[in-house]
Amino acid sequence: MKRRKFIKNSGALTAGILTTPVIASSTPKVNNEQGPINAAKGTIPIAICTWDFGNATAKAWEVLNAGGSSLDAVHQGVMVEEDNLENQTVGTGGRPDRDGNVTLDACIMDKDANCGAVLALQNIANPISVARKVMEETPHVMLVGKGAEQFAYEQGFEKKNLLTEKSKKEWEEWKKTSNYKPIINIENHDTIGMLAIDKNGDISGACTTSGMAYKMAGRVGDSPIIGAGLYVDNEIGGATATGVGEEVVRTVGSFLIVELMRQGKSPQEACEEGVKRIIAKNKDKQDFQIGFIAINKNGDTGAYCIHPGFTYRTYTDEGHINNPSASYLKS
Ligand code: SD4
Repeated sequence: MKRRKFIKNSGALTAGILTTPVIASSTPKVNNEQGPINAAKGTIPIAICTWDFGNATAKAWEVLNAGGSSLDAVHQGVMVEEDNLENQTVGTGGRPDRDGNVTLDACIMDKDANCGAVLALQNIANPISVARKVMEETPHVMLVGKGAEQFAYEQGFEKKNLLTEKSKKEWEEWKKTSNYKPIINIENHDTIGMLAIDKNGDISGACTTSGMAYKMAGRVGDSPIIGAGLYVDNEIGGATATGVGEEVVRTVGSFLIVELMRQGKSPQEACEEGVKRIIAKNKDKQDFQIGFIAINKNGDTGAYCIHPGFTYRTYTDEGHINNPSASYLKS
């Protein structure tokens, strides 16, 4: 298949099951109410994430509430989903590429614009922890493939088989047809991107995914790319993305949203503009989903997506809420 054609089709990659984690009963102040669309006013500290990953925001909140840093909060928060075997789009249990290999992408960024990323990492359960090590222990920002894996072993990470029986079975089924059909919102778009502000007012972000199910070997999307899947500027705010990574990369979506906030837009307005830039580049084709979330220095939040159905979690002193995101298309 020609590259352009594959990328076009990859917007229509076939289905998975969107996992909706249950909130742990021991979590303080959990609120399963639906918030209003575009819950905008925030407080500090705050943790937010893409989709309904309430266990992840609960973990991040625990760190923030105890006075921990936003960096530790996002790191520990997204790890919850990396370790969640039921989540087939992040970490262990993630769906493999076409050849049956689970390859993971992750990045992390702190208040001083330090960042680290791993791309197409295999056999390591927590790519976000390796990304943090890249940030803290090397002079580099990104490590890819075998080099990233080697680095992880040197840092003491253990080799692990990431392909669960469930994901393996589904992949074997998929191979019978290798058929790509879009199913909006359950087409593998439950990457976790998380943003947090700690009690000091400092912002950090993290993003982690197994990427598109049944992707070409070596394919990397937006999630580990600083500026595309995640961007943080401690003076302004942060943004992160979920959905068809190729489209987010084309507009450097998360960086764009932070820059729009720098120009005075609210997180909500900035997310809307981010989605509209993607729409403008896809006038004839809107059969894919993108969701952005953003936060500014005050803890105000925003979210926007192409198709209805995207939600995001917010955790503040005022509660723990799954917020439906407004969408460009209405149905
Ligand atoms: C990617 N943005 O690799 C990711 C896809 C996604 O859950 O959101 N997966 O393009």
